[in-house]
Amino acid sequence: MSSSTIESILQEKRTFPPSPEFSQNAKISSMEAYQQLYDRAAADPESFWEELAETELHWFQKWDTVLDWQPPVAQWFVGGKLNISYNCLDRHLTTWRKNKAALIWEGEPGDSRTLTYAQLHREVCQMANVLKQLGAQKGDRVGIYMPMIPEAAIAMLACARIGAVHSVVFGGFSADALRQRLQDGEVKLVITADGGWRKDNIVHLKDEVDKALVEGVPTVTNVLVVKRTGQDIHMEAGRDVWWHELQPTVSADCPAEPMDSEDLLFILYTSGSTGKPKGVVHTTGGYNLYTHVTTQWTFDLKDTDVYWCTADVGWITGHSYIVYGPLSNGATSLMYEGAPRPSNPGCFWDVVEKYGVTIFYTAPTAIRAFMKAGDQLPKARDLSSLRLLGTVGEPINPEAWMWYHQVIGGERCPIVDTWWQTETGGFMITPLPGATPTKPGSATRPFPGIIAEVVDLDGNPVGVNEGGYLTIKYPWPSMMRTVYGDFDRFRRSYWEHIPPKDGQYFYFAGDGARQDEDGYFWVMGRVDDVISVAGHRLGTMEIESALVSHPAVAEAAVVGKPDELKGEEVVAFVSLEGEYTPSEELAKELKKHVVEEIGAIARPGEIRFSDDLPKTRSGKIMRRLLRNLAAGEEITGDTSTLQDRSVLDKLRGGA
Ligand code: 7RM
Repeated sequence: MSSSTIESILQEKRTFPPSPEFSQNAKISSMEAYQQLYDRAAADPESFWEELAETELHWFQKWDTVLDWQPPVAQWFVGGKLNISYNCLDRHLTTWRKNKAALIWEGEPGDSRTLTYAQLHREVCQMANVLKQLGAQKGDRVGIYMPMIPEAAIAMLACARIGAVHSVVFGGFSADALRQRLQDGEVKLVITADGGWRKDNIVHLKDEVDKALVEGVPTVTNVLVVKRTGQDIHMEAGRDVWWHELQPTVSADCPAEPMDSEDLLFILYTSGSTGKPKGVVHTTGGYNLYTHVTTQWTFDLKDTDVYWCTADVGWITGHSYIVYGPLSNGATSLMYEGAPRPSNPGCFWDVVEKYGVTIFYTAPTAIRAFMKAGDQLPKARDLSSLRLLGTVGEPINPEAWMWYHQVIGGERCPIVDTWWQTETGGFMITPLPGATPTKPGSATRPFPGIIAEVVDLDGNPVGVNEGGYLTIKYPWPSMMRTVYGDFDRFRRSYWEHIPPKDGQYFYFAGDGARQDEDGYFWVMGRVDDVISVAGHRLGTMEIESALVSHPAVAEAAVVGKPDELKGEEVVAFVSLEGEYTPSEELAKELKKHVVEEIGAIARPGEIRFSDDLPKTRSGKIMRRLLRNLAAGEEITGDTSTLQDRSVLDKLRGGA
């Protein structure tokens, strides 16, 4: 084992094949069928994607070249013209889907709305016309800072319709974070709401926009405001306009602008551990095709499905798998404004029951929170409509996977554990539910057309079950094209970590992984988080999984703390299940448990109990901050993406 790779210490052996009933009805119904698709795509990716582009999407004009690959720059369907809003809306209007529910929306206070494809098309056209009236033109950037209401999706589709580039900023970000992103994108218009509902409180979105703009974003000329909560807000004369006042004054007809396949569709900011957030750029044709096909195959979409992805539209998951992928397929996509909250911790299961949700897609952090809240909540609801479950965002520990499988899925629903990133636009490694036998904690096999490989720092493949760097070796349609305004940063961040070798480029965006004897991928976490104990490089995921498999542990985050002898020592931050309390004995027991599960090498030197762990607003544990705490240092680097600042104070105080 070379020092540049990562050791794998936990082995999970359980396997769950799809049921015969599920496979029989699935579009891709066996591993042979998957393998055939995979082999065909690997042998000739261009004809594979070309055929799908021809059959699955509407084009105003056909492309001249399928792929122009000048590493690290890929252009897909060069010369082709299309509009993703047309593919998501107009083309369904000439079919029976015209009156099918496109969006089902449930507000946190219990209000709800359903928009058919015809109704959604109408509203999108109206908003597009309003944007035009406010001076937005093709190529202009439009900021979207919204709660989870239908108008968030409408705003995105309206931008796409006229060729404006949207930059959605998650509604939970502060005025500072918003300003930084609006400035970087030289945004011309902002679409927002007076406020939104989140965990029994009103979020003051418009106030934050005002604060962001008062410090000056000179490029912003207008703010379009959707009335959601009805709270009092300031409307700046000459700048701010109400959507409900303009909507009735414009035409409900707005032809979709034919866009070049490589025209920018959107910018979405992602924060690394250092430096300012990166504006990840996605373009039109490749993104539309890839999110369309991955939604259809990975969720085995049927016209009868009620599909619910619990992400926020402020994240890539919301872009690709609430809005564009599902609507391009003519699916029914459910949007929920709320989050589990003290007044209704079981609200997700209420929504599943109320709408007969068939496909449910959420994050491990949410699953662990559901586990902690107790089985009685899901058990009090009828979840029998569910037929497929999904997870995304972090490695899922086998314990949480099993709970999801048993308590939510009733042991009948396959689970698709989808590994991908803001940068990849769509699923890279994922089961196909009618085909792939799943293993708890593994994202299984690459999607057809994706050439993934685990390599060492020199780009050499590592052995079976050996940990290394997860790379993609061939371009795919929805890959990011650049960092907005900083091509050099794009090259440095993703293409130089593993240097190109004999003309082979390696896309690397930061995760460690191993591949088992069946070719399954096991993502071990971010390599920035790797802990080095006495020369052994350990991923965080496996030690955390071992901790969470103890009945007392709800959630765990492990980090390395500098140690003179061993290089680093494992420090575990642990939150407990309700009925347990912190004690010396429990700490000892947990250390022993880790040793039993994976060996002495992973034995935590220290266990710190905490009610909460610091997380990003999309629910990922921020181990960087815990590293600072474990080492007794000041917190360094950006903390603006932190979900709840008080968690840090509690951790400091409680240490
Ligand atoms: C979709 C999204 C990307 C990072 C990625 C991983 C981690 C996401 C999984 C996962 C293990 C998964 N985009 N990650 N999904 N790790 N298994 N199924 O989350 O840009 O916000 O984050 O998230 O580290 O690099 S993202």
